Amino acid sequence: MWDTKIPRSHPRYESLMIREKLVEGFKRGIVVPEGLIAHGRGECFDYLIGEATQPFARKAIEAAAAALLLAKHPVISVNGNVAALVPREVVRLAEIVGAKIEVNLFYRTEVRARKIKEVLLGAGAEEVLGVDDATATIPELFSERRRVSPRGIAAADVVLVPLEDGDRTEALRRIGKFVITVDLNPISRTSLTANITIVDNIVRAMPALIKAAEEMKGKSEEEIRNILSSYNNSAVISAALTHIRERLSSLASSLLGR
Ligand code: PTJ
Repeated sequence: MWDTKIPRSHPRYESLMIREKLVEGFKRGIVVPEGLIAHGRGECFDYLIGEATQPFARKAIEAAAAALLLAKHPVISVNGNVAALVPREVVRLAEIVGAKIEVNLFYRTEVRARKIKEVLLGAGAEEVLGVDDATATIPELFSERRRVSPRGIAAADVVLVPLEDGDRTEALRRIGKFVITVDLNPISRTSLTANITIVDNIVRAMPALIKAAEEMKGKSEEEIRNILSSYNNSAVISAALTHIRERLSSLASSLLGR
Protein backbone atom coordinates (compact mmCIF):
# COMPACT_ATOMS: atom_id res chain seq x y z
CA MET A 1 0.00 0.00 0.00
CA TRP A 2 1.09 3.54 -0.75
CA ASP A 3 0.55 4.79 2.79
CA THR A 4 3.67 2.94 3.87
CA LYS A 5 5.66 4.66 1.11
CA ILE A 6 4.09 8.09 0.86
CA PRO A 7 4.55 10.30 3.91
CA ARG A 8 1.52 12.08 5.35
CA SER A 9 3.30 15.32 4.60
CA HIS A 10 3.15 14.58 0.87
CA PRO A 11 1.20 17.47 -0.74
CA ARG A 12 -1.01 15.01 -2.64
CA TYR A 13 -1.40 12.54 0.26
CA GLU A 14 -5.23 12.77 0.59
CA SER A 15 -5.73 12.52 -3.14
CA LEU A 16 -3.40 9.51 -3.42
CA MET A 17 -5.23 7.77 -0.59
CA ILE A 18 -8.56 8.22 -2.37
CA ARG A 19 -7.05 6.69 -5.51
CA GLU A 20 -5.72 3.82 -3.45
CA LYS A 21 -9.19 3.09 -2.03
CA LEU A 22 -10.60 2.92 -5.55
CA VAL A 23 -7.77 0.68 -6.80
CA GLU A 24 -8.34 -1.57 -3.78
CA GLY A 25 -12.08 -1.59 -4.60
CA PHE A 26 -11.25 -2.48 -8.20
CA LYS A 27 -9.06 -5.41 -7.10
CA ARG A 28 -11.86 -6.66 -4.83
CA GLY A 29 -14.40 -6.52 -7.69
CA ILE A 30 -16.39 -3.61 -6.25
CA VAL A 31 -15.29 -0.84 -8.64
CA VAL A 32 -15.42 -1.25 -12.44
CA PRO A 33 -12.48 -0.05 -14.63
CA GLU A 34 -14.81 2.70 -15.91
CA GLY A 35 -15.13 3.83 -12.29
CA LEU A 36 -11.39 4.56 -12.22
CA ILE A 37 -11.77 6.66 -15.37
CA ALA A 38 -14.78 8.46 -13.87
CA HIS A 39 -12.68 9.26 -10.81
CA GLY A 40 -9.94 10.77 -12.97
CA ARG A 41 -12.51 13.07 -14.53
CA GLY A 42 -13.73 14.01 -11.07
CA GLU A 43 -10.17 14.73 -9.87
CA CYS A 44 -9.69 17.19 -12.70
CA PHE A 45 -12.77 19.18 -11.65
CA ASP A 46 -11.67 18.95 -8.02
CA TYR A 47 -8.44 20.77 -9.00
CA LEU A 48 -10.52 23.44 -10.69
CA ILE A 49 -12.79 24.08 -7.69
CA GLY A 50 -9.79 24.10 -5.29
CA GLU A 51 -10.22 20.70 -3.55
CA ALA A 52 -12.44 22.16 -0.84
CA THR A 53 -16.16 22.37 -0.10
CA GLN A 54 -17.02 25.76 -1.56
CA PRO A 55 -19.97 27.99 -0.54
CA PHE A 56 -22.10 26.87 -3.53
CA ALA A 57 -21.68 23.24 -2.39
CA ARG A 58 -22.58 24.17 1.19
CA LYS A 59 -25.87 25.69 -0.04
CA ALA A 60 -26.66 22.52 -1.99
CA ILE A 61 -25.73 20.35 1.01
CA GLU A 62 -28.14 22.32 3.26
CA ALA A 63 -30.94 21.94 0.71
CA ALA A 64 -30.15 18.23 0.26
CA ALA A 65 -30.31 17.66 4.03
CA ALA A 66 -33.69 19.45 4.07
CA ALA A 67 -35.06 17.41 1.15
CA LEU A 68 -33.93 14.12 2.72
CA LEU A 69 -35.41 15.00 6.11
CA LEU A 70 -38.73 16.09 4.59
CA ALA A 71 -38.99 13.04 2.32
CA LYS A 72 -41.56 10.34 3.05
CA HIS A 73 -39.50 7.64 1.38
CA PRO A 74 -35.87 8.71 0.84
CA VAL A 75 -33.41 6.31 -0.82
CA ILE A 76 -29.62 6.47 -1.12
CA SER A 77 -28.41 4.79 -4.31
CA VAL A 78 -24.96 3.19 -4.09
CA ASN A 79 -22.64 2.29 -6.98
CA GLY A 80 -19.14 0.80 -7.01
CA ASN A 81 -17.22 4.06 -6.49
CA VAL A 82 -19.49 5.19 -3.65
CA ALA A 83 -19.17 1.81 -1.91
CA ALA A 84 -15.37 1.97 -2.18
CA LEU A 85 -15.05 5.56 -0.93
CA VAL A 86 -17.79 6.28 1.63
CA PRO A 87 -19.62 3.12 2.82
CA ARG A 88 -19.78 4.12 6.49
CA GLU A 89 -21.00 7.60 5.63
CA VAL A 90 -23.80 6.15 3.47
CA VAL A 91 -24.97 4.04 6.41
CA ARG A 92 -24.74 6.94 8.87
CA LEU A 93 -26.66 9.34 6.62
CA ALA A 94 -29.35 6.70 6.02
CA GLU A 95 -29.76 6.31 9.79
CA ILE A 96 -30.09 10.05 10.40
CA VAL A 97 -32.63 10.78 7.67
CA GLY A 98 -34.41 7.40 7.79
CA ALA A 99 -33.45 6.44 4.23
CA LYS A 100 -33.28 3.06 2.59
CA ILE A 101 -30.00 2.02 0.95
CA GLU A 102 -30.11 0.49 -2.54
CA VAL A 103 -27.35 -0.92 -4.73
CA ASN A 104 -27.93 0.46 -8.23
CA LEU A 105 -25.26 -0.16 -10.81
CA PHE A 106 -24.59 1.25 -14.24
CA TYR A 107 -22.49 -1.79 -15.23
CA ARG A 108 -24.59 -4.31 -13.33
CA THR A 109 -23.53 -7.85 -12.59
CA GLU A 110 -25.12 -9.90 -9.83
CA VAL A 111 -21.71 -10.83 -8.41
CA ARG A 112 -20.66 -7.19 -8.03
CA ALA A 113 -24.07 -6.16 -6.65
CA ARG A 114 -23.72 -8.83 -3.95
CA LYS A 115 -20.17 -7.74 -3.11
CA ILE A 116 -21.31 -4.13 -2.69
CA LYS A 117 -24.15 -5.29 -0.46
CA GLU A 118 -21.58 -7.10 1.70
CA VAL A 119 -19.48 -3.93 1.96
CA LEU A 120 -22.52 -1.96 3.13
CA LEU A 121 -23.60 -4.63 5.62
CA GLY A 122 -20.00 -4.67 6.89
CA ALA A 123 -20.23 -0.88 7.32
CA GLY A 124 -23.26 -1.33 9.59
CA ALA A 125 -26.27 -1.28 7.24
CA GLU A 126 -29.25 -3.27 8.53
CA GLU A 127 -30.83 -3.73 5.13
CA VAL A 128 -29.53 -3.27 1.59
CA LEU A 129 -32.02 -3.28 -1.28
CA GLY A 130 -31.50 -3.73 -5.02
CA VAL A 131 -29.64 -7.03 -5.05
CA ASP A 132 -32.05 -10.00 -4.82
CA ASP A 133 -35.14 -7.80 -5.07
CA ALA A 134 -34.38 -5.63 -8.14
CA THR A 135 -37.62 -6.68 -9.84
CA ALA A 136 -39.11 -3.27 -10.73
CA THR A 137 -37.97 -1.28 -13.78
CA ILE A 138 -37.32 2.36 -14.63
CA PRO A 139 -39.17 2.99 -17.92
CA GLU A 140 -37.17 4.02 -21.01
CA LEU A 141 -33.92 2.61 -19.71
CA PHE A 142 -32.58 -0.53 -21.25
CA SER A 143 -31.11 -3.84 -20.09
CA GLU A 144 -29.72 -4.25 -16.57
CA ARG A 145 -29.49 -0.49 -15.94
CA ARG A 146 -33.26 -0.23 -15.48
CA ARG A 147 -33.61 -2.69 -12.59
CA VAL A 148 -34.56 -1.27 -9.18
CA SER A 149 -36.14 -2.47 -5.95
CA PRO A 150 -39.94 -2.02 -5.62
CA ARG A 151 -39.37 -1.08 -1.95
CA GLY A 152 -36.47 1.24 -2.78
CA ILE A 153 -35.98 3.55 -5.76
CA ALA A 154 -39.28 2.50 -7.39
CA ALA A 155 -41.24 3.70 -4.34
CA ALA A 156 -38.99 6.65 -3.42
CA ASP A 157 -40.01 10.30 -3.48
CA VAL A 158 -36.43 11.59 -2.96
CA VAL A 159 -33.35 9.77 -4.31
CA LEU A 160 -29.71 10.59 -3.60
CA VAL A 161 -27.74 9.34 -6.62
CA PRO A 162 -24.07 10.31 -6.29
CA LEU A 163 -21.76 9.97 -9.34
CA GLU A 164 -24.65 9.08 -11.60
CA ASP A 165 -24.98 8.67 -15.34
CA GLY A 166 -27.03 11.29 -17.22
CA ASP A 167 -29.54 8.92 -18.85
CA ARG A 168 -30.56 7.48 -15.52
CA THR A 169 -30.85 10.85 -13.84
CA GLU A 170 -33.11 12.03 -16.67
CA ALA A 171 -35.18 8.83 -16.41
CA LEU A 172 -35.58 9.30 -12.64
CA ARG A 173 -36.75 12.89 -13.16
CA ARG A 174 -39.22 11.77 -15.85
CA ILE A 175 -40.90 9.36 -13.44
CA GLY A 176 -41.29 12.14 -10.89
CA LYS A 177 -38.44 11.50 -8.45
CA PHE A 178 -36.79 14.42 -6.66
CA VAL A 179 -33.12 13.83 -7.49
CA ILE A 180 -30.11 14.90 -5.42
CA THR A 181 -26.66 14.25 -6.84
CA VAL A 182 -23.01 14.72 -5.88
CA ASP A 183 -20.92 15.41 -8.97
CA LEU A 184 -17.64 17.29 -9.27
CA ASN A 185 -18.47 18.18 -12.87
CA PRO A 186 -20.95 21.09 -12.69
CA ILE A 187 -21.90 20.72 -16.36
CA SER A 188 -22.43 16.96 -16.56
CA ARG A 189 -25.91 15.99 -17.78
CA THR A 190 -26.62 14.66 -14.28
CA SER A 191 -25.59 17.95 -12.66
CA LEU A 192 -27.79 19.93 -15.03
CA THR A 193 -30.77 17.56 -14.65
CA ALA A 194 -30.86 16.97 -10.88
CA ASN A 195 -33.05 19.00 -8.52
CA ILE A 196 -30.10 19.52 -6.18
CA THR A 197 -26.48 19.31 -7.40
CA ILE A 198 -23.70 19.15 -4.83
CA VAL A 199 -20.56 20.10 -6.78
CA ASP A 200 -18.03 18.59 -4.41
CA ASN A 201 -15.97 15.45 -3.89
CA ILE A 202 -18.08 12.65 -2.41
CA VAL A 203 -15.42 12.15 0.29
CA ARG A 204 -16.02 15.71 1.57
CA ALA A 205 -19.71 16.02 0.67
CA MET A 206 -20.94 12.99 2.63
CA PRO A 207 -19.49 14.00 6.03
CA ALA A 208 -20.79 17.56 5.44
CA LEU A 209 -24.23 16.21 4.55
CA ILE A 210 -24.29 14.06 7.69
CA LYS A 211 -23.40 17.10 9.82
CA ALA A 212 -26.00 19.30 8.11
CA ALA A 213 -28.75 16.68 8.58
CA GLU A 214 -27.81 16.16 12.24
CA GLU A 215 -27.96 19.89 12.92
CA MET A 216 -31.15 20.39 10.92
CA LYS A 217 -33.02 17.76 12.89
CA GLY A 218 -33.29 20.29 15.72
CA LYS A 219 -35.18 22.78 13.50
CA SER A 220 -38.94 23.03 12.99
CA GLU A 221 -40.54 21.54 9.86
CA GLU A 222 -41.41 25.05 8.70
CA GLU A 223 -37.77 26.16 8.92
CA ILE A 224 -36.65 23.07 7.00
CA ARG A 225 -39.32 23.70 4.32
CA ASN A 226 -38.09 27.30 3.99
CA ILE A 227 -34.51 26.13 3.40
CA LEU A 228 -35.70 23.87 0.59
CA SER A 229 -38.14 26.30 -1.02
CA SER A 230 -35.57 29.12 -1.15
CA TYR A 231 -33.03 26.88 -2.91
CA ASN A 232 -32.22 27.54 -6.59
CA ASN A 233 -30.14 24.83 -8.27
CA SER A 234 -29.43 26.83 -11.47
CA ALA A 235 -28.01 29.65 -9.34
CA VAL A 236 -25.81 27.15 -7.47
CA ILE A 237 -24.42 25.61 -10.68
CA SER A 238 -23.88 29.08 -12.09
CA ALA A 239 -21.96 30.01 -8.90
CA ALA A 240 -19.79 26.90 -9.32
CA LEU A 241 -18.88 27.91 -12.87
CA THR A 242 -18.22 31.51 -11.85
CA HIS A 243 -16.01 30.26 -9.01
CA ILE A 244 -13.93 28.17 -11.46
CA ARG A 245 -13.62 31.08 -13.91
CA GLU A 246 -12.55 33.54 -11.19
CA ARG A 247 -10.15 31.07 -9.65
CA LEU A 248 -8.48 30.41 -12.99
CA SER A 249 -8.31 34.14 -13.80
CA SER A 250 -6.70 34.87 -10.45
CA LEU A 251 -4.19 32.02 -10.86
CA ALA A 252 -3.36 33.22 -14.37
CA SER A 253 -2.79 36.80 -13.14
CA SER A 254 -0.66 35.66 -10.21
CA LEU A 255 1.65 33.80 -12.61
CA LEU A 256 2.23 37.00 -14.60
CA GLY A 257 3.18 38.86 -11.41
CA ARG A 258 5.96 36.43 -10.48
O1 PTJ B 1 -20.44 1.11 -10.25
P1 PTJ B 1 -21.24 1.43 -11.47
O2 PTJ B 1 -21.37 0.27 -12.43
O3 PTJ B 1 -22.63 1.96 -11.15
O4 PTJ B 1 -20.47 2.58 -12.29
C1 PTJ B 1 -20.11 3.79 -11.66
C2 PTJ B 1 -19.63 4.85 -12.67
C3 PTJ B 1 -19.11 6.05 -11.88
C4 PTJ B 1 -18.52 4.25 -13.51
C5 PTJ B 1 -20.82 5.24 -13.57
O5 PTJ B 1 -21.88 5.72 -12.81
C6 PTJ B 1 -20.42 6.26 -14.62
O6 PTJ B 1 -19.97 5.95 -15.73
O7 PTJ B 1 -20.57 7.54 -14.23
P2 PTJ B 1 -20.16 8.81 -15.16
O8 PTJ B 1 -21.18 8.98 -16.23
O9 PTJ B 1 -18.72 8.72 -15.53
O10 PTJ B 1 -20.36 9.98 -14.14
C7 PTJ B 1 -19.64 10.07 -12.94
C8 PTJ B 1 -19.55 11.53 -12.55
O11 PTJ B 1 -19.03 11.57 -11.23
C9 PTJ B 1 -18.59 12.36 -13.42
O12 PTJ B 1 -19.21 13.58 -13.78
C10 PTJ B 1 -17.37 12.64 -12.52
O13 PTJ B 1 -16.84 13.92 -12.73
C11 PTJ B 1 -18.01 12.55 -11.13
N1 PTJ B 1 -17.08 12.09 -10.09
C12 PTJ B 1 -16.10 11.15 -10.18
N2 PTJ B 1 -15.50 10.97 -9.00
C13 PTJ B 1 -16.12 11.79 -8.11
C14 PTJ B 1 -17.15 12.49 -8.81
N3 PTJ B 1 -17.95 13.37 -8.19
C15 PTJ B 1 -17.78 13.55 -6.86
N4 PTJ B 1 -16.82 12.91 -6.14
C16 PTJ B 1 -15.98 12.02 -6.72
N5 PTJ B 1 -15.03 11.40 -5.98
